[in-house]
Amino acid sequence: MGRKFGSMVAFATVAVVTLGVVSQASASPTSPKYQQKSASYTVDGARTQADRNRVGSTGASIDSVEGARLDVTATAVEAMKIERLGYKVTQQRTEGFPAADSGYHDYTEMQAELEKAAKAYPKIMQKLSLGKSYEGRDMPLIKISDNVAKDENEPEILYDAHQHAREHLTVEMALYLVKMYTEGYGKDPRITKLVDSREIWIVPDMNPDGGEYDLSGGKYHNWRKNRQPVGNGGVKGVDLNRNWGYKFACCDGSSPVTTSETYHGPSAFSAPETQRLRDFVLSRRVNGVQQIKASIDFHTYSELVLWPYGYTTQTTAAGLNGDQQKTFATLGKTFAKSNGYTPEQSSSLYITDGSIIDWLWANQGVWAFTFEMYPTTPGKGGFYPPASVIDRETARNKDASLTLAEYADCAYRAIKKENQYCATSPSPR
Ligand code: CXA
Ligand code: CA
Ligand code: CA
Ligand code: ZN
Repeated sequence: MGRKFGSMVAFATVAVVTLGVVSQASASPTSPKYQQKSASYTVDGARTQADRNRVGSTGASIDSVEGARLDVTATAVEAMKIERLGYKVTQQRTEGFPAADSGYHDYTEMQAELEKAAKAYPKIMQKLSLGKSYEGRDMPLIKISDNVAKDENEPEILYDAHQHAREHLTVEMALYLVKMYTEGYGKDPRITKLVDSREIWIVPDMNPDGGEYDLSGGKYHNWRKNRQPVGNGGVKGVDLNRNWGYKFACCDGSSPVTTSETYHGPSAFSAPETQRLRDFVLSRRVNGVQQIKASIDFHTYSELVLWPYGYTTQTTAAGLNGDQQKTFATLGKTFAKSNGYTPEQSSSLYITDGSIIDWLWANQGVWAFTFEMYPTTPGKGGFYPPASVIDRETARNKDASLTLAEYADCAYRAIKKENQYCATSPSPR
C-alpha cells in the first residue's frame, strides 16, 4: 500500500448530524437569526397522516414521505418543535467547508459557479451533464469551444477532477480551468487559439457524493471512495480510481476487501460514477475514431505528473510501445518543468490496477496523465491545505494544462515523430 494510506483510520460514522445546534438555538428561540435559516431534516417516526399534520403544523414544509420517514425543510426552531412532539429529527444538509476553508467550493457552490460561467459565456461554454452519481447528484460536464453547440472536427481534450472525495483542491483546479478558458478567450492569444481549435471537456466532480460526505457534519472525514453500499451494507464505497476496466484487479494494485481504502468494487465499472465518464468517453468515438486525444485526471497530493501504465513496472507493455512510452515521458517531463512536480510512470509510485489513465490509454488511445497536486507532505496540509493556496496551486498548472491541449493534435510531436505518425490522421496513439 502506498505511503499515503498507511495512517488511515476506519470510518464508520453516519452522514447525518444530530441536533446539538438546535438545542442550542432554544436558548434564544425568538432571535431572528434562528428563525430565518432553513435546513433540510429527516424526521423519523411519523407514520400516519395525523403525524404528518402535526409535523406540518410547526411550519416546516414536508418535502417527501417514505414510510414513517419525512424529509422536511425547517428552521432550527421548527426542527426543535418537531423534536418536542416526540419525533426523531436529524439535520440532513451538509454544511459545506468549515469557515476557515470557505474559499473552497462545496458541491452547491461549484454548481452555482458553473451556472454563472455558462450564462456569462454562452457562445463558448455549455454546462451539460454526465448523468447522476450513486446518491443521485448531477455530475456536471462542461464543454468549451468556439461554436460550442456544434460538434466540430477538432481535437478534443478531457480534464477530470475529484475521483477521490477528500481531494477538494482538484475541484478548484477544474473551476480554475473553466475560468481560464472562458475569461482568457479573446484576451490571451494562446487560450483563444485553443478554444478556437479544440473541444475542451471538463468534468469538475467525479465523486460528488463522497465529496459532500467528506464535508458533512462540519468536519472533514478523510473520505476517499464513493458512497455506494458494498458488502453487507456496512462500510460504504468503491475506490473510483481502481474501478476502471483495463486489467481490473489484475495485479494487487487494489483491494478485494470492501473496507479497504482501495476497494476496487465487485467488478469493473460497478460504480455509477465511473460508468458515467466511461459512457461519455465512448460516446466521443466518431466512425470508430476516439475524438478525445489527451487528458489530465487531477488528484492530490504529492506534486507528481504520472502516466501509464500503473498495473506494471515495465516501461513498455501490450498497447504501449517504445515511441509511445517516450512520448508520455517527454510530455510528462515538459509538464513537470512548468509546474515543478516530479514526473514518473505511475507504477513508480506504486502499482495500481483499474486506474482511469490505464483504461483511457489502453482502451481508447487517449494520452492520459494524472496530476497529483499540492502539497508534497502532510505537514503542508495533506489532503486539506488551507484555502489561501488555491489561487497559487491552481494557476501553477496553467501552462501544463494548455500545453497538453496544444499537443492534442499530435502528441508524437513531443518526440519529433509527427511526420511518421500524424501525416494522415491527427494524434493517433
Ligand atoms: C495514482 C493515480 C493514477 C494512477 C496511478 C496512481 C495515484 C493516486 C491513486 O492512488 O489513485 N494517488 S491518490 N490521489 O493519493 O489516491
Ligand atoms: Ca469549436
Ligand atoms: Ca468534435
Ligand atoms: Zn486521488
